[in-house]
Amino acid sequence: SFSWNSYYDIDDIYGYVQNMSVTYPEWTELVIGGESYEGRQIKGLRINTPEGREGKPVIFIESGIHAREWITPATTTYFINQLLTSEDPDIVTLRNQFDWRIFPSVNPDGYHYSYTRDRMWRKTRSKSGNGCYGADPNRNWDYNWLKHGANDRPCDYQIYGGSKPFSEIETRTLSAYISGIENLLGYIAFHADAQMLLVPYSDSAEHSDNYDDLVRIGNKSLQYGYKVNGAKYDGPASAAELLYKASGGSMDWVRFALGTPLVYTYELRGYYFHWPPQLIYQQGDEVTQMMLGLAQGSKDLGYLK
Ligand code: 0X9
Ligand code: ZN
Repeated sequence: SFSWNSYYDIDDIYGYVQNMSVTYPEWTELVIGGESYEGRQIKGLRINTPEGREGKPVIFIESGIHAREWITPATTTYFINQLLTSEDPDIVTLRNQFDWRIFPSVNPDGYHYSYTRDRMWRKTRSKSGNGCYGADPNRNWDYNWLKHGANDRPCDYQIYGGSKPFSEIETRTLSAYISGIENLLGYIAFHADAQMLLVPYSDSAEHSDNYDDLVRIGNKSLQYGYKVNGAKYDGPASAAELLYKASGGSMDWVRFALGTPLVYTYELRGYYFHWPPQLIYQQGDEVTQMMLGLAQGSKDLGYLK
C-alpha cells in the first residue's frame, strides 16, 4: 500500500488520489485538471466539504510539472494526507479555510518516463520534431513565451519552449481548467531542488504591484517551515532576480494573465533531484508548515477574511 518512504510510479500516485476520493467522500472530490499526450488524465483532489468550501478562496497546488523532480509529487500526496487525516487543530483549520485544488503530478507522461527510462527527464513526451520528444512544460505558457531562458530547439533536453504557446496538451488543458476557477486566491507550484521561494516576475527585474506583500507572506511561510528541520531557503524574491530569467512558466501566466494575487514557486530540497525516500516525511512536514505560514501571512495582510 501507499506510504511516504519510497517513490511511486504515476499509476500508484493517481491510485492514491483516487483512493482518497473514495475513502473521504464528504471531504474530497476527484477532479480532472486536463490530459496528457499519452492519454492520461491529470488527476487531482478538491478538498473541503461542499458547504465548507462555499465562498472560500481557492488555493491551487501544481506539482510535478518537471518530470525528474520526484520529491514534489511525494510531498504533495503527503500534504493531502495531512489535510485529510491530521488532528492538529491548525491543520484542521487550514483544511477548512480554503477550497483546495491539489494536483500531485501535472506531467504524468514525463514522470513515468523518468521513473522507468531516464531518471533525468524533465519535459513532456510529445513528438516534437527532428525525432525528438517533449517540451519544457514550464516554458510553454502563454505569457512572454520564448522571451528569456527558453529556446525553439525540439531536441534541447531542458528548455525547449514548444512549437507555440500551449502547444503541449498538458499546459493547454490545465490552463483551461485554471481559467475556469472562480475566486482563485493562491497558486503554488512545487519544483526541486534549488531550496528557494520564488515570486513573479520570472523574466524581468521589475517588481510587480504586490511584490512587497508576496515577500512578506513568503517570509512568514519560510519562518514556519524553518521550525521543522532548520532548513534555510533562499528568498522570497523574484525568480528573475534570485534564480534566472525564464519566460513561459505557469507562475507568470497565472499571476499576470489571470490576475491571481498570490503566486509562488517553491523550489524544494534535494541534490541533483535526489532526495532520500526515507526522508520524504521531513520535506512533507516542512511544506505543511509552510502552507500554514502562507495562510497566516495572507490573513495578516488582509488577503483572507
Ligand atoms: O526553471 C524552472 O522552470 C524552475 N527551476 S527548475 O530547476 N525546477 O527547473 C524555476 C521556475 C521559476 N519560475 C519561472 N522561471 N517561470
Ligand atoms: Zn522544476
